[in-house]
Parts: sequence; structure tokens; C-alpha cells
Amino acid sequence: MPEVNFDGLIGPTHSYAGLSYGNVASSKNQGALSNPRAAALQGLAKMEAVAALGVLQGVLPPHERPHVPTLRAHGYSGSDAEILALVAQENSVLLARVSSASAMWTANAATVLPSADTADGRTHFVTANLRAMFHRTIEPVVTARALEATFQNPARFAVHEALPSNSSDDYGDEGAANHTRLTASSDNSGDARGVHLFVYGAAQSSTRTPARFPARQTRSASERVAQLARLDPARCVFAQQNADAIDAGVFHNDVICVGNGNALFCHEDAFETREATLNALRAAVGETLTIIELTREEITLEEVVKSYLFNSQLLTLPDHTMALLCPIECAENPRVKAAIDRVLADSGTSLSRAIFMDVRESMRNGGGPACLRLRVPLSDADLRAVNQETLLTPAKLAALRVWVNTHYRETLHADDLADPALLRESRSALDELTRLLALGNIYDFQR
Ligand code: SUG
Repeated sequence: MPEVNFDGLIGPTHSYAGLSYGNVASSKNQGALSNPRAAALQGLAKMEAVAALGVLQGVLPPHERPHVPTLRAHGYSGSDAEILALVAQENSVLLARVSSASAMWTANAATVLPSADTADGRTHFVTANLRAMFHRTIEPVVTARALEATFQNPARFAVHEALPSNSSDDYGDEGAANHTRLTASSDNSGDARGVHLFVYGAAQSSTRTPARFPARQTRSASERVAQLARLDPARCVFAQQNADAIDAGVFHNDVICVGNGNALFCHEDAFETREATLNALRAAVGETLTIIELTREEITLEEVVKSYLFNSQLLTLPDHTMALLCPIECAENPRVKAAIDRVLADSGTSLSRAIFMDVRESMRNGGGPACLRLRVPLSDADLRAVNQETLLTPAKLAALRVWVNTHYRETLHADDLADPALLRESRSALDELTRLLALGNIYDFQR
């Protein structure tokens, strides 16, 4: 009964450039010194912890950064080193944007619709267009290549390109971060029939939208994603995200809500129409659905955003209970910790334990444990069709640690992004990684 969590390996140019307006941590840490090596090792330690729970773990690769082809598309010409020098001088913001390691947050790579729910019985991946933030619009092309290299068998998997950003329909799509799949039991595998909760920030019909920060996901994108896989409309719930939550820094639904199997863990301010959304889910999933909702009194929106409690991973364990893998920040806030303890003590839920992980390098950019992973519910047969070199075994984990320690820098500042040596180091690291994971030539520099 496999659900595999595919985590994004954190790339060698991981930095704090304040690129995501509406993402409080990203803005707050702009200009801070980053440690790409520590970041990547924290990510690997989290993967190791998930695997140790008996949950299958896979990896998706970082992207080529700085992305020189994007700079060429902006009219820069000359050698790569000349281009980097010129853009650093003329437009350091553009350089930071094409250097971001943001592909690490694979919850934004695609929306995954498993075989039990799709009309053709294949697992569908709809690559996210990420059109809301320029630095993330660079991701979809290579994301689709990486997904194709990981889920190669077209008889079982369908990888869709990103929805067009310039269509007459208003498609803003941020992938799995705004999609939650629920089932009637703790079984979250690709064999169990799912109910799909699609959460959007704005729709043409919205009567209330955020006043301060952008709504990144649109309803028309969510609807198109569901149509691409031909999901049963009776098993889809579309809900608007609470506009006040977006304005408080909840830029994706996975910052305020996480669901797994028959459990939904969310805050009372997650949805614009709370009652209607929860009732629609109860009706679609059935009476086995357990909704664990925290109130404003228990944890404020500000605490939600600061602790990233709802960006925890809710995982089904081999004994059919569930674990909550939380960012370490949750253990440091007594009110948040108390809320977790209360939920664990509640016998009405199947949550059996909480684990706290240090992914602070990613957290400083607004990316918690759940942002770092793409959940892929599979059947046993689907699992056999996956590129096995992308699955985490103890040997693969050891090899990835050596790879990070060999290629990654311990400190990185904005000024370093123009260093042609950094580009060379990143490319040679990624070249080696494509062999380690048997991905083939997915990067522009390899083609
Ligand atoms: O898109 N941060 C990412 C964080 C994504 C988190 N993902 C989920 N919630 N699923 C974003 O805002 C910041 C990069 C910078 O500022 O350097 C950034 O891209």
C-alpha cells in the first residue's frame, strides 16, 4: 500500500533573496547568508526520518541554477561568465531570481492524481505553471522532464505539461500545495479511491479576495487539473481559501491545512466558507472522515505562519496509525506544542506520534516539511514501474550525502551568485546526480 514521498533535493545555490511577496519568511530573511550544504543535509535527514518510519521515500533533483538560458532570453549574450558579470552589475534582482533553488519545494512541482481516481487508470501528474512568482516560472520545463525520467512508463503514468499562463482562462497553478486527497480510511495508496479537495485563492466568482498579498491559485486552474485526469466530479470539492489567511501569509493551502487518508488537520480560518467546505468533504468521504480543527484561540493565524504547524507531513505508518512530522519550530512555541499534545491525546484520531525535524534552512524561505515533498500515491504495480534509482535506500542516502559534501558550499551570499565557479560547481554536481539517479539528460546544459 505505497504512498511515496518524493522530496526535492535542495540545490547548490540555495539562498535568501526575498523573492516571494506574501511569503513572510522569504521577505524577512532577504539578504541573509545561506548554507546550501547544511540545507541539503537537513533535507536528507528528514528523508531518512520518514524512511525510518517505514514510509517509502524518493527524491527529485534540483534544477540548473543560475539559469543562463533565461538570461539569454532576456537579451544577455556572450559567454556564461560574461553574462553573469553583466547581469550582476545591471540587475542583481534578476540574477537572484534565476539562481533560486526554489525547485526544492516539490509540493509545488505538480498535482498528482492517482490511478484509482483517473478515467484511464493511470497516475496523472499535472506540472504546475507557478506563474505567480517569476523565479518559479522557470521551473515547469525541467520539472516535467524530471517527472518523466522518474515515472517513465507511459502505460502507467501521464505527465502533463504546465497549464498555459497566457490562456484566456485564468490559470494560476501551484500544484499539490493546494490539493489534498482524502480516502475513507488511513490507506492513502494509489489503490484506495480518493476524494479531492482543491483550494484556490481567487475565482472569477469570488466576492472576497485578499487585499494585501496575491492569491496564487485560481479556481479555473484547479478545475482544469481535475478535468485533465478526468476525475469524477462527484468526488471533487473546490473551496476558496480564506482571504484573511492569505493576507496573514498563508500563501498556499498547505500552510494551514494538511490531510491524509481519512484525516483532515486544519485551522478554523483555512477556508472562506468553512461550514460548507467541511460538510462537502463529510458528504464525499463518508462518516469515517475525522476533521481535527484548531481554533483561533488555540493558535492564531500569526502562530500558524510562524510555526508552520499545518505544513507538517501527516503520514500513514505501517501499523495504520498516523504520524505528524513537524518543523522543529513547533516544539519551540509552547502554545503550538500544547496543541499538538492535545491532538495526540485525543483518542478520536488515529494520530499516534509527532516527530520534530530541523529544516530551518528551508523554513527561512517559507518552506516547511510538507513543502519539501510531493506525495505520490501508487499501487504496488505502479511502484514497480517507477525509476528505482530515485527511491531512497540506505546506500542511495549514503551516496547522496557524499555527493552533497563533495559539491556544496557552506556559505552563500548574493554576491556569490555571479561567480562563474559556482555555475561550474552546480553543473558538475547535477551532471553527476543525473547518473546517480539514472535520470538521463534532463538539464539544458546537458542537451
Ligand atoms: O514559493 N519560497 C517558496 C516557498 C514554497 C513553499 N511551498 C509550499 N508551501 N508548498 C515560495 O514562496 C523564497 C525564495 C527566496 O525568497 O529566495 C521562495 O521561493
